[in-house]
Amino acid sequence: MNDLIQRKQKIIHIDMDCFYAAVEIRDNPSLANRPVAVGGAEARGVLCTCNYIARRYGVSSAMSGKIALQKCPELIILPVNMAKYKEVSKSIQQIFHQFTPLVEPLSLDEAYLDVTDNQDFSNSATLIADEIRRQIWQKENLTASAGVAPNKFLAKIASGWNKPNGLFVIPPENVERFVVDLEVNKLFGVGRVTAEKLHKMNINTCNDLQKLALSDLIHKFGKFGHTLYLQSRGIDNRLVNANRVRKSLSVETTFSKDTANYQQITAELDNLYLDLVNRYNKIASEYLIKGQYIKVKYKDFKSRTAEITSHDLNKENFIMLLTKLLNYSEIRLLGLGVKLSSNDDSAESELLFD
Ligand code: TTP
Ligand code: MG
Repeated sequence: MNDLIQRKQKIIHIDMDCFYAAVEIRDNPSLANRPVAVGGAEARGVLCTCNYIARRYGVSSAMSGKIALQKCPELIILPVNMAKYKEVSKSIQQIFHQFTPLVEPLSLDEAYLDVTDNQDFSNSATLIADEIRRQIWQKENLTASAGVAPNKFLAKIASGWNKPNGLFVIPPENVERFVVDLEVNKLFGVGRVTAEKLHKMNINTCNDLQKLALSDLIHKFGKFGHTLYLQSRGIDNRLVNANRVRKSLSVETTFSKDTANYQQITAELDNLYLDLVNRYNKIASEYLIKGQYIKVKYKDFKSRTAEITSHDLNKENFIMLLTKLLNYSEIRLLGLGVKLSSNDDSAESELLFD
């Protein structure tokens, strides 16, 4: 299909509110009006998440417990109870599947649903999203936020628009108006590095982005330039993938100028490493690490990767792999990744041998 035309679809993105913290507060209501976080309280421990009261103090996911307590001395930090969150996750997945078989979970608390062909509620995705939120509340006593839009990237933005316990709808006829003022760092695939690069080019909103020719964007961002071109116009033709199993997770950056400077490259490795840790933390309960790899693209566009077996995310491994790939030629791109295996694989094989 012509990818400049949005395929006709109705997508709902559901995201539970402050998920781990909300489950803990539900199970101990005396915590309801206090700042609560879940994660490591020890000196080097990192928070998984916190409730919205704690967020007012500047506490956030991936922050060290120590810094969080400096910002909010009354913060209650509870240990992680993954088995419980997984159970709730299963239960909300069951609700999703009542409305469509096309459910793509992104993490324990988040999923895309394609309800294009659901005839319930006069085929209104908005009413379906409301009903899903109602059922989650009724069954689990937890709030979820939902976004409804003609595609995945807009639905995901929409679910965050009225968080917590909110619903936001971007009907097809509002897409053009909605994206004009949308900040580029909200776009799918635009992380810290790309956002900085765009800001340096004086591009802050999709409106700014729309002024660039496709050829310019491809020149500056490679293949991703095409995605940027489409997203800035509110178009995203990715399908909801109900059978998705992650095999790997990676982050990468293209240097604004090719470089052979070791310090510059390792500084970027540090940044990418932090990004990767954050991304992995969100899915850590579902996937185990079985290897780490690094990718380098040289000035002449040739790529090489180096890999090591590993069961955790270890920065020294990446630095060691980097030294294997660096020669004296300049590089244009650096990527870090982990190879994953599903956490349930072992459980399944145990069952098979029972
Ligand atoms: P999120 O949906 O990103 O966050 P949240 O549900 O806590 O809050 P929000 O209301 O903004 O959606 O992540 C879901 C869960 O994943 C979160 O409750 C805890 C876990 N998580 C981590 O363990 N580490 C992280 O860095 C992040 C972002 C999340
Ligand atoms: Mg959430």
